[in-house]
Amino acid sequence: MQTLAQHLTSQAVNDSLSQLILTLADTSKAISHAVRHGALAGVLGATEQENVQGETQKKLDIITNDMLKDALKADGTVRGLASEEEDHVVEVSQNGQYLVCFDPLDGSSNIDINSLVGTIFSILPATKGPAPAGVLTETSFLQSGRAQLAAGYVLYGPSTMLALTTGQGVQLFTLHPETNEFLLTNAAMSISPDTQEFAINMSNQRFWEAPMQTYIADLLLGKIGPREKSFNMRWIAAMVGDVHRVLSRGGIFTYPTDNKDPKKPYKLRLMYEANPMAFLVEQAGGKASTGYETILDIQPTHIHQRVAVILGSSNEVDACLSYHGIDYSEEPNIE
Ligand code: AFP
Repeated sequence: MQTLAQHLTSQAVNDSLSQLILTLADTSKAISHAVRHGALAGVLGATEQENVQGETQKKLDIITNDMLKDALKADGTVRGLASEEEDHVVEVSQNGQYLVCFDPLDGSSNIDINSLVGTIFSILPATKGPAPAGVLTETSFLQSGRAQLAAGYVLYGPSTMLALTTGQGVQLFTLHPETNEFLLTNAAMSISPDTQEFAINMSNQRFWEAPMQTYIADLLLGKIGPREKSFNMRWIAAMVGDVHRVLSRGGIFTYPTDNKDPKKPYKLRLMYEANPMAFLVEQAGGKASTGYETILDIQPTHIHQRVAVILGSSNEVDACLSYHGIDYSEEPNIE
């Protein structure tokens, strides 16, 4: 089996980007170690602090954020970083070529129940942002998801897995527990176009927009409804786990617009959740949309921006979008 380093060489990924991906992968090994030790290492539970989004930070949110920050500062290829747990972008090195956006521990509310969590990352070029050369500001990061050079996630589950794209498909690596090496275990992840599985937090049903209400109601009608087939539901409450399932066996995952809190109509963050996942999903043959716009085409306006997300099996995402008034007349095989 190929190691991650061998795989990056085989894909002709340039040396500095390979180095950065290996740094992220190595740090995730250390995070995996910390997560696995859980209560034994005293890392469970919340802190008294809140992040910029008003969410109480878990101890592991802060520990993993610091681990990634330290590793990226030592790497030498990174110009700046943005994290869910940092109020502002962080300048790293004047000579760095890359910007890294990350959620150090997605699904951290799962930590205390020993359920799935993961790290999500997105790598952008440092030179293409709209900010003037030589200056690193938030504006430098405001590039659409199409500009991503690489993206991935590490899932800390029964085994630790890394899903990666550098724009050449999606590869899945499994961390060997004895050698501590990421080994290639799936060279081409592919999302089946059709599915009978959906993932949504049903407790928000009454807050969704009408198109999503109708779409989910039709899924729930199963064989007797307009979709004429039964659907199963799953919800891990960590995007990283739900997207991993979609990449592994198809499905549709959505965190749609809702009006529970009119000041916060969307939940998931564009730069370090939706964009990297949309890049992976598209590279695996799936689709990712807000309901009205393709996620990778969104021009970001701020670093902690949130968006609605509908992603997964292409025909099912299209079906969902048709409820949102998107015309698929050029793609006639969509029911
Ligand atoms: P945290 O990273 O703050 O735990 O949030 C996880 C998340 O943003 C995303 O990974 C899940 O899909 C979603 O929240 C779960 O949301 P609910 O709390 O509505 O189930």
